[in-house]
Amino acid sequence: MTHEYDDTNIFARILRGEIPNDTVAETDHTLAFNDITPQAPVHVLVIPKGKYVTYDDFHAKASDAEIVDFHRTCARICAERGIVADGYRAISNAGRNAVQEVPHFHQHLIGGRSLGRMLA
Ligand code: IU
Repeated sequence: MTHEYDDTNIFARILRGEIPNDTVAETDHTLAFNDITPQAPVHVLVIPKGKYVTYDDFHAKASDAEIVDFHRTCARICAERGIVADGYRAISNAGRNAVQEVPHFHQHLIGGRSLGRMLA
């Protein structure tokens, strides 16, 4: 898939402050907010502030500081939201086969209920 970044995507607009979001955490490099259509009691989206389209794009182009900050923020949210003990899912859809809806790299942190096997 193309890694050409589309500045009109909804998460770009959230980062520019054009659209409100339900912020969970914010650092210099990373923003986390509650998913607008939660799939579980905890469903947080974590995004880098930089312009990266997919998981692979982010890890290829971002600085070490951005990458470390992103992953530390994800782990901190899991701990703070109390989903570590019973388990959770951390996933990122990338591209057509994964039906990525928003072309700005994001990680879903999902927990608070039994999630079943991930079959597809
Ligand atoms: P996906 O991995 O790109 O398929 O997931 C996009 C997610 O973004 C999905 O869970 C939506 O509910 C969520 N979302 C959102 O939180 N706020 C929005 O304005 C839009 C989508 I559009």
